[in-house]
Amino acid sequence: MNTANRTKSQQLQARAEQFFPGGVNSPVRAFRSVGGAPPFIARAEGACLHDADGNRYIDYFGSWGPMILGHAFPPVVEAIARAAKNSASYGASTAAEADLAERVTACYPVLEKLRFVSSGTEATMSAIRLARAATNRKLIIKFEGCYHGHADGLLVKAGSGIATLGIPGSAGVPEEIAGLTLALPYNDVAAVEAAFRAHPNQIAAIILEPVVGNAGCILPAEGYHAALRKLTREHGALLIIDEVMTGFRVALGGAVERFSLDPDLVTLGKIVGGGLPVGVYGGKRQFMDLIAPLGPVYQAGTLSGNPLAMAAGIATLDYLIAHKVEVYSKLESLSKQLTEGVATAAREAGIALTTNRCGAMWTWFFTAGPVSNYDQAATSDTAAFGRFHNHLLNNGIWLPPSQFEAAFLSTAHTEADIAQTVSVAREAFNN
Ligand code: KE4
Repeated sequence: MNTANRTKSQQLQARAEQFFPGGVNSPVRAFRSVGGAPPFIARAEGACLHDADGNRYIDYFGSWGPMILGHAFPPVVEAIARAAKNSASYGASTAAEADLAERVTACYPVLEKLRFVSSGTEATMSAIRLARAATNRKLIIKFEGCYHGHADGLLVKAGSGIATLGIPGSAGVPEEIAGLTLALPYNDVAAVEAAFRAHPNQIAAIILEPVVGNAGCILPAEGYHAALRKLTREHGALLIIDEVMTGFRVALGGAVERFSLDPDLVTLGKIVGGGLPVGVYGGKRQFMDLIAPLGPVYQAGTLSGNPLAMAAGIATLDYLIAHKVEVYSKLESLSKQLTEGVATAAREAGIALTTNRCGAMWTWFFTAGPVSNYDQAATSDTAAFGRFHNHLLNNGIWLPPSQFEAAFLSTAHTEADIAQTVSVAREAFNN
């Protein structure tokens, strides 16, 4: 299925560039690292996207994670429509907020209390502020290649679009703020021990992608999580597990369930809103009760707990909870089938490819590997990835447009989608 004719999308891109920097409202969408003009989406359903030129694509980025049940999942669409009839927003409390909180805490019992916000960035920014208040300390440890949204202090050696664009951080972040963030190599316990030794009683928290998605997918080394938990306890720092991407993705209870983690705070986003804007931060009551109006840590949001977003999140989590075994076994088997099929095709074609996968999130790195930190991910041949991405896109398969992003699939994907994708990937490797 040749999808190379994208004339209408090119016209829409030219129009968009009159309004938006790069013609986009988020940098990774601009296809800067893979080249070419991005298709413009007209509609989507199930596992498929349809662009303005009528081309159909199998979707492997799923709005960067949220669409775990596929596009236009009927219970979610109906829930949003029902809620919209009663107005889109009130700026006052509704039962739906606690209704969604009940679902979230059923999946995340570690959340003794939580707060809804409107994005993952708001969630991580608020969790960092809370950790600094709870410890009366200023420094934060994050890891190279990890991305936690675009709050100033978290753009230091970040992943996702920062890595994709090959920039060390962001202009406009004063060194007084960037200097409060220690960016260390992922999977390197000794580096964290050294940081605590060098900055005694100054580190408020570690914020961690428990499975990295924003450098491409990188798995935690055996014992890594436990080592960070032990060090944070020993040094009086909080452990913030950022599950904006992994939450409800690598298991119903995310990495906390999959790896039996014991965080002080957790951040969530993406899937929890079913495609609408929802972020969550929460954790131990002793910390969350520091949040206004109970305590001195201020955080607020006009659209926090928005009724349409709550409705979409409730419908999504209701389905995931009711069909947990079926959903996660299907996601695991389809992802395994796909990644192994493509890896075999690469091996047979003599292409150096490293596959990192955790459940239904993965990355094919164009390097011999292994890839267990950002420096190793950065050895990937991004030009080869760009050619691979373009070949697949021109044949109806849409991967995330960056070597430094994770791919995802949904419960709407089928064995036929997987077979087609492996076949097109084999063509690409043998071109
Ligand atoms: P948002 O502010 O984009 O909702 O969430 C920020 C965030 C926080 N933490 C993690 C682990 C994340 O992956 C993200 C956002 N992920 C990127 C994709 N890698 C969002 C896509 C984009 O920036 O356009």
